[in-house]
Amino acid sequence: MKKILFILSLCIALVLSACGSGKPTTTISVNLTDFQFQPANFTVPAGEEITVNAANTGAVVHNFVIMKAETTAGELFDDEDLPNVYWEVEVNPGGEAHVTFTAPSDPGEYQLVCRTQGHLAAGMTGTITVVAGE
Ligand SMILES: [Cu+2]
Repeated sequence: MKKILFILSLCIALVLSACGSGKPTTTISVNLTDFQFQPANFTVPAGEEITVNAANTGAVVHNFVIMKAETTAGELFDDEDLPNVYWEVEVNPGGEAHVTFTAPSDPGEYQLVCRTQGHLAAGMTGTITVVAGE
């Protein structure tokens, strides 16, 4: 019984490390669904060029919007949030985007949101963690 528990906890540790926001990546592959980012948390190296491969598997337009440092879009994304957008890409339903952006040079946590009306309130949010390069 103890052995089974040990193996189970090993498996859980493996799963957690595989999907955690641990290792920085220069490629973000994300599914935009109604109404989630899958996955929703990414870690990227500061100042590097990041490739975003986004597929909209939902029925409505979605956006992948990174907010500037120290800003969040609050409950609803509206006009006052526009100046706080660091970078964004819009993807039509059934469509894909393959684009690049330069990661912020300041390490920290950046809010990821979808700015299509009502999606942020529906929980379409995530986090981009920027870590210092090696
Ligand atoms: Cu959306």
